[in-house]
Amino acid sequence: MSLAAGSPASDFAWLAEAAESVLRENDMGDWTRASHDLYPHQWSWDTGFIAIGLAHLDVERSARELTSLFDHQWTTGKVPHIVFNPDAPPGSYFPGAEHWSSAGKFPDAPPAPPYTSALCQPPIHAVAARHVWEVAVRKNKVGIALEFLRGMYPKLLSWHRYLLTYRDPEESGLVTIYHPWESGTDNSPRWDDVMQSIVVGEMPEYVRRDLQHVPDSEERPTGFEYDRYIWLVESIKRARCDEQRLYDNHPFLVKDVLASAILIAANEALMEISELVSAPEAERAEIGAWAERGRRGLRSRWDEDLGLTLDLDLRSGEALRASTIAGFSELIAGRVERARQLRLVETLFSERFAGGRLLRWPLPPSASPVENGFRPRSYWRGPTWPMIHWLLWWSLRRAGETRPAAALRHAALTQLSEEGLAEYFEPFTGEPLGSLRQSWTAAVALDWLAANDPP
Ligand code: 9WN
Repeated sequence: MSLAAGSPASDFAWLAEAAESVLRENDMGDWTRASHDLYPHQWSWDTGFIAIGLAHLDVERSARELTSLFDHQWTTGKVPHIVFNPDAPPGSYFPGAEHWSSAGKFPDAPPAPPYTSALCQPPIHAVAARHVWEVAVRKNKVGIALEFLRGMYPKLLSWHRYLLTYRDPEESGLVTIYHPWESGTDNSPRWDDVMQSIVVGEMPEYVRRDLQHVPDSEERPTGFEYDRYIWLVESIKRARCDEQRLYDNHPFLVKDVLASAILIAANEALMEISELVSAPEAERAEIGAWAERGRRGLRSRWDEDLGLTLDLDLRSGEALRASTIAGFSELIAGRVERARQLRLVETLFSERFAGGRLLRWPLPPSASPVENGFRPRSYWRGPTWPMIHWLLWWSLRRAGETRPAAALRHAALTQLSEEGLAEYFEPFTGEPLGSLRQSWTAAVALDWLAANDPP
């Protein structure tokens, strides 16, 4: 593992070892659990970030990280948000396999066991697959990587097609989600207005498991939020996951700008993959059109007052006005118009986000401290998340913003080297929170350590 130029090796040297040890501890053979205690299963977007880091350790293993997830793709093309580990201790995670499987067989689900959830998460996978390829090329493993891409390409294509059809019947370019868990930013203030409007009906009693692993309930979503999470799962189960029925009746129907932005970046990656595997011209044209449609959709969600891109509640027709990291979606999608890019970079490093004077490190909190729903210890309501920093760093670099990117990476590595490889961190004190040995945090640390930013 080569350490980065511009980051004194002595500062971060131990981090590579610590990150490898987290990934080793969570390695389940062909896949990696998100963490050993709180999350003993395979999560969809975690898998993408994990593959990005693992590529530096072992290209073949990192390729298997992605292929193992796609082995559980639904017939519609959907990639499930969780593949449940049949060997996890019973009752270690809620809602687990038994909860989802109690709906009986979903018509589009793959053969079980293992069971999967019926939700999905942001589609970072094509970005990860291209990254595996790039690292493989540097390591002279072109043959293996090409074989991997040939296997992955049709699966990625059908995953993206699922999102652009079932999840975008309006052809808006924006992805509809049915549950905050599908956003991956579960209790973000992004969803507060919609969650407030949801009336919970009759449902079986349930026992939360997360609070057994994280006893400080302030760090996790509230009971109010959890009731609604489980009620939404109930509604999806009752609809047997029939997307038309969900569109007609489900109470959480939202256009998610972050998932949409990641899909645009993933379509750009898929375009490159399609060329590498010599895919038919018609498919390449389709992918290009998806990316364009996505960019148009995202541009339409810009809010000039906040200087951020906003989600849309399809039920009320209202924009969800929250200042969170999802507001930087156009930066993540890439190829943003110059003036917009400058404005976004300025906002990102302003007092509202990474430039806050009281922050322990200049890293953007998940929600802005000026936001009403901001809570510094509560999950997606304010703590800093390393994989989000990775996403922003990667986006800044791709946009040619090399100095801000290097500054972000340096602050992120400093945070991890001082406080460890936790799931998330209190932004003012830097206290590590949630799971303390989180796989995707370890993985992005490895990728940062292998990167070459200017000093
Ligand atoms: C629900 C695994 C996942 C991440 C999500 C994060 C958290 C699950 C939970 O953990 O969500 O999917 O139980 O809280 O919000 O982004 O993929 O790391």
